Amino acid sequence: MLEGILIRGIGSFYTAVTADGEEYLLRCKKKFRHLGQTPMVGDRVRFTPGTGEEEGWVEELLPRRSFFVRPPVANVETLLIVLCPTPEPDFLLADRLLVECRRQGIRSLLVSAKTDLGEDLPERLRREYARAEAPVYPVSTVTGEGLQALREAMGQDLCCLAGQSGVGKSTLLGALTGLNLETGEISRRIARGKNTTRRAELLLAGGLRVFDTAGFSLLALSGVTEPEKLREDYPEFLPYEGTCRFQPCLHDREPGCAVTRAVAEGELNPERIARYRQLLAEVRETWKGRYD
Ligand SMILES: Nc1nc2c(ncn2[C@@H]2O[C@H](COP(=O)(O)OP(=O)(O)OP(=O)(O)O)[C@@H](O)[C@H]2O)c(=O)[nH]1
Ligand SMILES: [Mg+2]
Ligand SMILES: [Zn+2]
Repeated sequence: MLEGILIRGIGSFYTAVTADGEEYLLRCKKKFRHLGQTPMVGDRVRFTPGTGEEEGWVEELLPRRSFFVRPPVANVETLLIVLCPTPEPDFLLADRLLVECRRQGIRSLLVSAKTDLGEDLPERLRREYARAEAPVYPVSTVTGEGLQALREAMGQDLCCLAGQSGVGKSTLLGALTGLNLETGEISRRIARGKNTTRRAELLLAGGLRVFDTAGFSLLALSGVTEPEKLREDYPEFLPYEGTCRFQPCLHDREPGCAVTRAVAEGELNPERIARYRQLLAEVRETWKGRYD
């Protein structure tokens, strides 16, 4: 039996690649469906290779270290959260993705794309996320700025790009890997709509290991969370934990809250904290309705 990573799945066929770079076409045994397991791109599997014309079989799914549902990808180690000047950056989406990464132990990088359209965004991201353990990488596929630095930061991790439609994920992926991928521009020309990237695939190219996925649609935080837990996903709160007047303090509107004071004194970024409170309200609603 061999071990590999699933890099592609089309219908009931999967492609696995082994450590030495060999690709194998595989099918999935029915037992997985009975077990309620669906192999995802990025899954580490044990398999029996095929013989000549015959495809091989996925025998076992190894435990996942992390996974996303939409897009369905497993074992992401580094998430590149892409924002750009146009379309208008969705900071709340970035915050949600950061929370998700913290929960799953995924490293996160903020990619400030399309710097050729304006230089303000990297600075704003650095300001808002200074204490969020998310370094900012300014890049432009037009000028080539920052591509090499980003490649180095990605290293050999299984990486995934996330962000709104149109922020330039596919274009960036093409520039990073040297592959010619479908982008919004091409799809408009052939009039097939703007959302071009449809199924997930793991690309091994340009010395990188990176998923090509359809637009990330993380509209709500996954799973039901206790409101008390959300603050644990904000590294900037750590120095203040235990110092608020009331315990536990959710750093919302409680009197004597050390986080509120830190914002007033310019230690914490007001926008980032305001969005935390917005997410907290959402988490509270979901928590209240958890038995519905
Ligand atoms: N000015 C500028 N435009 C860019 C840059 N990178 C990408 N674009 C343009 O942004 C548009 C969207 O790019 P895509 O790569 O298709 O965006 P995407 O994030 O993959 O979008 P979805 O697949 O819909 O999620 C295209 O028209 C690109 O040409 C850049 O660095 N600078
Ligand atoms: Mg795309
Ligand atoms: Zn507090």
